[in-house]
Amino acid sequence: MSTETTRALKSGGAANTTVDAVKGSTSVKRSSLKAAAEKPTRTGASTPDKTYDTLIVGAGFGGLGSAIKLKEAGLSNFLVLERAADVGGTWRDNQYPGAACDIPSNLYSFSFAPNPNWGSSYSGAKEIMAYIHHLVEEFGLNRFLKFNQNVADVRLNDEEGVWYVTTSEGVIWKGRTLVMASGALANASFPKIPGIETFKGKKIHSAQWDHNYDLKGKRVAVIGTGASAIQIIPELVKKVDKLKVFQRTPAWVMPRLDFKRPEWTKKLFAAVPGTQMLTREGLFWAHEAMALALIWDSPMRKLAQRLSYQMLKLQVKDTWMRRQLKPDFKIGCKRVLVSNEYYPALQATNAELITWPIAGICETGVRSSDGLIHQVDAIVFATGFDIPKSGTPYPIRGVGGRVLAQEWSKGAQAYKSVNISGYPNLFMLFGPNSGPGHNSALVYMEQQIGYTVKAVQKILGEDLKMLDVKPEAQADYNSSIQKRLAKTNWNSGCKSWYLTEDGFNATMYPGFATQYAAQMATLNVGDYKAVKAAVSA
Ligand code: N01
Repeated sequence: MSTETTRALKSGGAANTTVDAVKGSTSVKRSSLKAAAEKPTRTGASTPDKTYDTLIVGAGFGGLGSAIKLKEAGLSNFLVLERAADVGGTWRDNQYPGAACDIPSNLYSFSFAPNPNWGSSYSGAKEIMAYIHHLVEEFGLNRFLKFNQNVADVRLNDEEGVWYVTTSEGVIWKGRTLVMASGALANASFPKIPGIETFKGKKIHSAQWDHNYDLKGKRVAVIGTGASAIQIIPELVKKVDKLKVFQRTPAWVMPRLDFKRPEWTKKLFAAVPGTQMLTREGLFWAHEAMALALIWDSPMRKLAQRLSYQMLKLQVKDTWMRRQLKPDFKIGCKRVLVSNEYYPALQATNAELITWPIAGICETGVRSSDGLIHQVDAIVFATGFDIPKSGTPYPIRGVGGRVLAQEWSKGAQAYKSVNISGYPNLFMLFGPNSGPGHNSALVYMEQQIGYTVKAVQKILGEDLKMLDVKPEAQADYNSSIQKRLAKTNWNSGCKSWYLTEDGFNATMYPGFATQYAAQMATLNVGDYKAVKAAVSA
């Protein structure tokens, strides 16, 4: 055992309590999830006895999907560590008014767990959360979930070939393989605006909505006009007295074909599941075609841009306002927004679009650079997330104590987005260059999960101590990805959360979902170094 690992173990919490989390029945109901979560198991300074075959960090779609697929593969010695008191990840956190998915529900759900009863073509956060809770019940995941486990440190003991995962409470969990499913959009980010701390009114972040604070009749500022803001603004404008929207960069907006699903379609999907599969296929290919418009500069890109501008012209009659809302970058460069209600909401009598840059925040409101102070009771920060593009959300140490954040200081890299050389037996969901700009994130996620399960089966089946991707395989993969990215709209000059400050794109996958699926279909064993576990005497 390395000295660092020993030190980590010594820094553990209260002694002599059990680490064996996988107790209890498969039929625990959701109410008991929360109860269990309130009593985190603590382990002490001594090495815990149990080593899981797999530890999964995060109980959002990625963590739960991995658990389902491991279980289906006949593996049950695994545990899902979740920092909060409930499952759901980003959908648990993002409960702002109007929160919904901008990908149709029949595609934004697992292909292996279709829901015939989606209430509308695009579902809201509440319905998506209900689906996630249903997954837990349906696939008997309760006994694998461990709540209030805020992972703070992850390190490999390379003598043992075991990952040690330490929580902020000092609880230590051990796993032969590790699935990082903690999500890229997990940490809400308040912008660094001068004076933000001086504001005396209410500050609300879109990803940490305070439902106890009543915005009815209040003067409210919204900072940001991204995917979250354009869902929040149409809801707020209905209830607040005055809404001031601070836009830094206008986005391309597309219409949303949203409708309430007729009852007969639900019955049909339930009775003839093939019809739902066909619908999903249709949606998948329609979104695949969008890649031609959103990823690359093509005639389709120009067409999409024209369509978006037509919508702006139709919905916004005032030419000055239209000019303020017209983006000056290629469509697809930043995330395309989907809404029929956003532009009308901005033109409501109680709404105002402010395009002067924000100079600061003071006790009473937001100061714009034209010298005005916009006095408000509350500020909604729809300003996005802290994206660990070059760092990691917590320290991750691999072979010989190497530190991933240091290796990624100039931009994150992985092999096929899931494996990182020097960090054997570790699998990242939504790792570097796995993001889609045109299709459902869950389509990509299913591929990552399938790949991970194949590799975990190999490690356990062949009793490998380590399965580590070769550095040259990772380098080749990345040089090809970066070459392809250079030709995409994302790298065409706008600023977005996809890029680092230096313009390095460690976020998006430069291709069709079908290409991504093809690369994930095979575990190329030749690209990995496999180390057998020592045979015990
Ligand atoms: O965050 P964002 P988001 N002063 O980073 C502005 C997913 N999502 O929460 O464009 C002034 O996109 C910033 O301005 P600019 C989805 O993947 C999915 O909206 O940088 N403004 C921008 O307008 C999405 O991409 C759904 O110039 C400041 C906004 O804040 C991701 O989440 C729904 C500022 C931030 O936009 C993030 O979306 C919602 C400052 N200092 C979200 N700092 C689905 O439907 C930032 N801004 C699936």
